[in-house]
Amino acid sequence: MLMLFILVSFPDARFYIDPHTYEDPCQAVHEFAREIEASRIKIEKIIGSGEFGEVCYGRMRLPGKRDIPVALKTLKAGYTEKQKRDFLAEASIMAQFDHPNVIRLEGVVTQSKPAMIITEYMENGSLDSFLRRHDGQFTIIQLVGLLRGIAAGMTYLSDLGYIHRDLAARNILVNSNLVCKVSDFGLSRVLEDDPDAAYTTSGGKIPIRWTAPEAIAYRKFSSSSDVWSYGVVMWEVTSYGERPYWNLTNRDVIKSVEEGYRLPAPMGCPGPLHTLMLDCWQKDRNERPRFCQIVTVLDKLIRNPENLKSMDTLCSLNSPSLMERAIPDFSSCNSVNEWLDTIKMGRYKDHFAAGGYQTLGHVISMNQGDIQRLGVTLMGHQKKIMTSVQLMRAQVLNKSVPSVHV
Ligand code: ACK
Repeated sequence: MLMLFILVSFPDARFYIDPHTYEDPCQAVHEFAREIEASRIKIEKIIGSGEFGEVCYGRMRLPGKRDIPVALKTLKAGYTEKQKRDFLAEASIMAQFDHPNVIRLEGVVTQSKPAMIITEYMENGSLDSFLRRHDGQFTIIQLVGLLRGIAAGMTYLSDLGYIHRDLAARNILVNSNLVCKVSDFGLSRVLEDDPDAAYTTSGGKIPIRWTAPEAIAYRKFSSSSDVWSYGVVMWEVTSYGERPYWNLTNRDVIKSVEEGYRLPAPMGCPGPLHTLMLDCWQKDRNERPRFCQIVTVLDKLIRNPENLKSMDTLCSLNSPSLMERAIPDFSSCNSVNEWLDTIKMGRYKDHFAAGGYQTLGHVISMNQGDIQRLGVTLMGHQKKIMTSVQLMRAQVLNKSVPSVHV
């Protein structure tokens, strides 16, 4: 009856089908995914380990086609029936998706061992490690481009009624064109293997730092709780892969979020992006934006990059909060080298020494031009250093931080 109502009211609406409603997982997978003969695949190297076995890079050649690079997830020997069911469930889910920002399933191998899930190959691997490898190397517009892709993928998934539950930079893959794609699909399995997932008092396993309070407290997962996680992904991206809430324990994260504390803008993060994060972290889930609205906001920022120059939310430094105190306290830095290490810019120690900046007293009077003249050429690094100089100056003078225009 409900389905009839939906079909009449929304004739174009599509919903994904939960493969766990099938008794036989192999039947479900073949409803959606094509079977590939193992002889069509050449495994070339192991690139990591997944929940059920190794993840490999390989090439796949289909009849009459050129071979293409693929990623292969394997199901290790000795699996239980439940493991096989969960392994194939991910393929059944992925096979129903078709969007440029969602990882594409090429097919499955189930008729020979090991069973494999074959997906498109993403040259730059997962987003968290990719960002850490390229700390400070992108323009803000490039970072917003990454975020825009993730939001577009999530709009598509939420429109299909799919709730991800483990949206985090580690579960986003990046290809050679810097296109981000949402990956890691499954249902209950999602959280079993995630090293960031912890057991809650109600017995569920949840990646606390990425999860909305109502999902932690009473497992109310929804597209709105995915939006909360998306806000955390925005923070991961703009901090180049920093760990959300740094070294706070899970218990302290839950407590501080409940008390209303929120992650501060990462160094160099434009105000409008932090404002959008704070919107995603509204306590009332109905107050959070929807993914399609996030795409619209990001598109506007991409079209009018002038708006990305404002750093306004950094001014909230005047109202102390637990999270803001977690911003490095530069008063504990005794030397220029220590300060550079604190902001992960230690690679410029020699530049500062050669430029004659021997004390932090010298450093806090620096401007953008001074930093450029030292030979810091990457825009992201200039911005990171400049923002930190301004924060330091504000901490010394105990006043608010002015805007940075890079
Ligand atoms: O950060 P990475 O290189 O990206 O290490 C992990 C590893 O496998 C275990 O998950 C990588 N990986 C997973 N799926 C893909 C894919 N489709 N293309 C490229 N790398 C992948 C992931």
